Amino acid sequence: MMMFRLLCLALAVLLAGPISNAEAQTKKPKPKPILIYSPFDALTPDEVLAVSDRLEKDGKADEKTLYGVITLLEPPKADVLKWKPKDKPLPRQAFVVLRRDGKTFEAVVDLSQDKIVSVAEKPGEHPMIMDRNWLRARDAFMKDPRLKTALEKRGLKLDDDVLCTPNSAGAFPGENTKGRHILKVPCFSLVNRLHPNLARPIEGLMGIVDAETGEVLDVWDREVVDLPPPPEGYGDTLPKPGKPIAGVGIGVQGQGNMKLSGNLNVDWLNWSFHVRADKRAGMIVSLVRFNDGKKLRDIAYQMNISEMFVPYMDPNPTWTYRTFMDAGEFGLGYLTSSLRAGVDCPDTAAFIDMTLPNDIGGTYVRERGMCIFERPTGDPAWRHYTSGNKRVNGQPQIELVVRHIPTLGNYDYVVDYVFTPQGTIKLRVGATGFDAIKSVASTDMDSPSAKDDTIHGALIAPYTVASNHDHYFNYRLDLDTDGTSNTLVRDTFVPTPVDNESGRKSLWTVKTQRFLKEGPIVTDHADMAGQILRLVNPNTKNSLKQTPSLWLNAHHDAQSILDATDPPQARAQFSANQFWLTRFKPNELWAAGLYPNLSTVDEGLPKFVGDAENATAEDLVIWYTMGFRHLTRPEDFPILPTFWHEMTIRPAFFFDRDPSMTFNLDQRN
Ligand SMILES: [Cu+2]
Repeated sequence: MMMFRLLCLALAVLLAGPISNAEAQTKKPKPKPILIYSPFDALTPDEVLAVSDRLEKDGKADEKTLYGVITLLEPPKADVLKWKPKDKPLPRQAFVVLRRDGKTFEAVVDLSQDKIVSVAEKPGEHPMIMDRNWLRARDAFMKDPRLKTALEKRGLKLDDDVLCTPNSAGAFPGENTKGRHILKVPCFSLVNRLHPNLARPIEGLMGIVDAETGEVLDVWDREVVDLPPPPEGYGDTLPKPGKPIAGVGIGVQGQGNMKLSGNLNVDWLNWSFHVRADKRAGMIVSLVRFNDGKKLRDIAYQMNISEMFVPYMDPNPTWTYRTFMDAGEFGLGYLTSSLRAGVDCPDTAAFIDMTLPNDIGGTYVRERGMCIFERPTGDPAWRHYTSGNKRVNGQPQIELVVRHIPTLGNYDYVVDYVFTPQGTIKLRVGATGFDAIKSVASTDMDSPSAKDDTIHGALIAPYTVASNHDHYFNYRLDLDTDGTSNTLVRDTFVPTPVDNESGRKSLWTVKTQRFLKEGPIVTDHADMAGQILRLVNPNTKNSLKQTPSLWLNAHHDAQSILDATDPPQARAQFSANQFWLTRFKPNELWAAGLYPNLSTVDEGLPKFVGDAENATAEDLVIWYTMGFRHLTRPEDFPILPTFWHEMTIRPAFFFDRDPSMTFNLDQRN
């Protein structure tokens, strides 16, 4: 039995599908001494093991229990803000979601006292999708005789031609799967058994499987579409590199000014922050502060991706469910891939192993899961040409990048937090990997079926349509502008007449309004003059006696335009607004709620703002959704060139002057 299990796990690694990170799981920790403690350090392997041991000893878990979550339960914010590095460590607690005998439980375990603080059943809630369930669903479907029949109808044999990879299922009315831990399973014809990929989808075929019992609830065997020929360069066979070009290198800058300590504190120029790996969020960046030369200024208590939503726009019933919420369903940390020096990050970057909890109460290590590096951008930090002496004065720009890359099935997302000497933080996501594709009969747009084949996507290669879709990344931004007493304001620009002898007739003036309550920030798209959102601290002043703020410089991102009653949209209502504003609450962490897997409504942001609490001079959290429409195109084939989106958090009236002037950024001087 054990051999069989190991074989299954080895196979899972070989046949990488939407879950590509199935691990040989063990509870045995590999302890690493943590020399410098921070209240935000992720649970150590010993701590994770202590949690599962305590739950088992007290009869709240057993060897069959699966753990969807074992994570740090952060100490109260007030305690963390008071804590200084010389102080003794704050009490350590863990938050746990476990699945036992078909029921979901939440538990809090106090690690400092080795005792369970609470355990509560959460009826009807499903934890995140775990390896063991994913493998059970895949194996059950691949053994089902109905699959064999459906494949034979398409001229395929299960044994050597086919890979089935379960997806999160979503929740739709009339599915009669209540209480079931279901996954929906599409299949692919393997291009090359040693290099499996998703290049040849088998259309019209899908399994619906209870991933806990292994029961195949239904097999959909609908339209038969001929498979496309194996596409050159799509998948792990990779396109052949083109002609060499001369003299371009990346990453010659070295680690330069960055200092890493503990698990993991980062200091770079005037910045200091903490970063930790998280199964669900990927990376969590905390305690972001900037030294202005006189004192350490609070900028963000915490920043992380809180949820994703990727709805496809294809009405075929084997496609409509593809409305993925990968952070809450699988986990961006769980699906983080190891980084390759010289491609993913400069050779000289610091590569950090990520320790993450597994499904069985232990941990595993994602080697080189995160990288941190300093780089010259090739742009001027500032410059000015003086005609008098014909000289360009200026400084080159440099920045610090903190990066990880979750691989969510066909997509890879390069997730960056970028810090600049000017006090700016950029949140960036670069989407790459493969478009999700359908097999079609059309070879080009003159084919008789081309018009019908391309209503919901583009022909990106012969026989291959990539369905249109959206990508949404919701960030939970617990920003603290110089402390926790903050108000969100909106600057709008009002055309104003000029009534004097100058001859000028109009200009604009600024009107600043406060947001008084929690809620979605509704953008007026008719306001062509634009608007600026700033998080102000009304109680402090810079030396010019201005109230400091952080300017949320978002671009014209997409927001979801799906019908609010469409089942996937009802689960991901956060995506209907670019910004939401809430008061800080320690248990309000995820934009679509704690349990988005198989959920029917968004238990996150809409619920958090339901009581519309006062939001002036309070501890506030900004929720920002970076969204983009992906209108697919042949240039996405064979591999999507990294498609970047970003937003910027800029200080405004925060410093007394440009804080980068403290440094000479020009290495040649
Ligand atoms: Cu896309």
